[in-house]
Amino acid sequence: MKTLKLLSFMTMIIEVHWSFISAIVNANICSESLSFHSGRVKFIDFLRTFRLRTCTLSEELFGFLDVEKNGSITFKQFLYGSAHVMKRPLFQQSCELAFAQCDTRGHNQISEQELGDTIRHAIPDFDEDEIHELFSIFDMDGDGSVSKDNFLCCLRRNPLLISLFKPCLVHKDSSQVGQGILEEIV
Ligand SMILES: [Ca+2]
Repeated sequence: MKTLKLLSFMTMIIEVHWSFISAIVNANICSESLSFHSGRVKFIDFLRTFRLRTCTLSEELFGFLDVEKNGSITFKQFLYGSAHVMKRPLFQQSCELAFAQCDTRGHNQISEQELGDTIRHAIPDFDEDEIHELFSIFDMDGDGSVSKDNFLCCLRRNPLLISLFKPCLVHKDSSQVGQGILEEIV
């Protein structure tokens, strides 16, 4: 009996570790665009990678990763931060809710205008060029609109970007699905 309990416990531990490793591997995909040549990435490079600008949200996001608060992050911190966000129980629901909030016309596709309107809740002075740059990250097949597949795939590769949708999730979701995950991020 004791052996069975021990086996069951060990299986659980292995499963937890395996799911965490899987999350890291998935989050790893976007790390190729972050330059970790020097072993650390500064805030300015982080902004460039995610097509963001200096604002409260991006500072909070970087601060979340920069655990020693020394103005730069390591590859490991980036991966663990991304994996941590993606492993949150409500991550998938938050992504789907964010898509629904962006898809204001109900076409099951998001236009650049719709993405821009939503993102400006988080970063009000984001200009057209910046919206275009960000849109190109989400439009993974480059056909000029963001399908639900594009959107969810992009957020699985770049889990930290879910924080861009925090305002629309918090304001419009009375079930607090979005807030539950996002308040841990930023
Ligand atoms: Ca597309």
